[in-house]
Amino acid sequence: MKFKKIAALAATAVLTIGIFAGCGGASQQTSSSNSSSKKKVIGFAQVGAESGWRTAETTSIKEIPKLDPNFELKFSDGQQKQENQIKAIRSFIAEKVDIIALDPVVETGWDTVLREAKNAKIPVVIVDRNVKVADNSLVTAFLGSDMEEEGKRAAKIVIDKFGKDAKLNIAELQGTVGSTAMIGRQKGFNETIKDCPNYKIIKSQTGDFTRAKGKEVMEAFLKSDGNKINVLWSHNDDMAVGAIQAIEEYGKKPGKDIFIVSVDGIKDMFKLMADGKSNGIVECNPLLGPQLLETSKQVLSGKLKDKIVHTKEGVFTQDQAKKELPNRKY
Ligand code: GYE
Repeated sequence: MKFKKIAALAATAVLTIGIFAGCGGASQQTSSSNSSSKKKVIGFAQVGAESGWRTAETTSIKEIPKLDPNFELKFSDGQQKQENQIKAIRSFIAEKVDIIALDPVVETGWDTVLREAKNAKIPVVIVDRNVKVADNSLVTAFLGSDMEEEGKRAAKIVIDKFGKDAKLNIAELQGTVGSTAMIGRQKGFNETIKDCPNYKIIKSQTGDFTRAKGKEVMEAFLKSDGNKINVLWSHNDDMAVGAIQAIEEYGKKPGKDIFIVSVDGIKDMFKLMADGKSNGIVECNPLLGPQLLETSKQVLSGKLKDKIVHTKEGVFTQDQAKKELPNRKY
């Protein structure tokens, strides 16, 4: 057991990108008819409510008007569907909000609607997951975690436990296909285990970041290869919570017979880890409300510069779970 205790690793959440072409500096305007005495309106197009992480992010962002009464928040739940999010953005444009905040379910397919926002002179701040657009001026700012780094950290937990030369069969529960969280975490993990010649990913399927699908997919993994799997690598906690149930129902001991690593750091996962049923958590901070508020203020005052915002995120192993549990805020 030579877990490294690495609480509070500095992580990066990147806040980037430029100012709208033609909208820079103090002269920046939005199309809103709000006078400066009126509240500034942020329209937030959320992914859905698929996980504990997501619920915590929603709560944090909905607190913006409490943090600053000069701001109002319009909220839309996309129910994990891009088409719903696109509709929400179009409504926000029609309502002439001051800022559109988008947490995109997937990375591609946003060019048209973001151009509509730009034409309406409404700045767009991308939150959490990122977008891939041909024209970067469609995005005013991005704030979120470094998902690739999270995948690397997850792999390091496994390597710290077993060593590079171990022979391991890994089952992977992927997040929503095409999302930054899934793409980045998978890439970071796979790149890190390249140095481990006998680590094999023998199962890999999406559980769409939900408990129910995580359980269902893990059941299928166990049915076909139950006796081979040594490690479960889950792109989020909720799928791992579902998988732990599946492992127990199958008659194996999660955290002992199968070593488990996941990303997020929700309380439920910490509880399971404190009970010995999981082995490692890579933290991903969902409490993005204050950062979104700060970025929105900068954008509206025309003072946004290219920036990197560091969010404190940690890595936790089983021996730290009990001690950390009371500190968890989500
Ligand atoms: O890890 C997962 C959620 O985009 C970082 O989405 C987010 C991920 C998070 O459903 O639980």
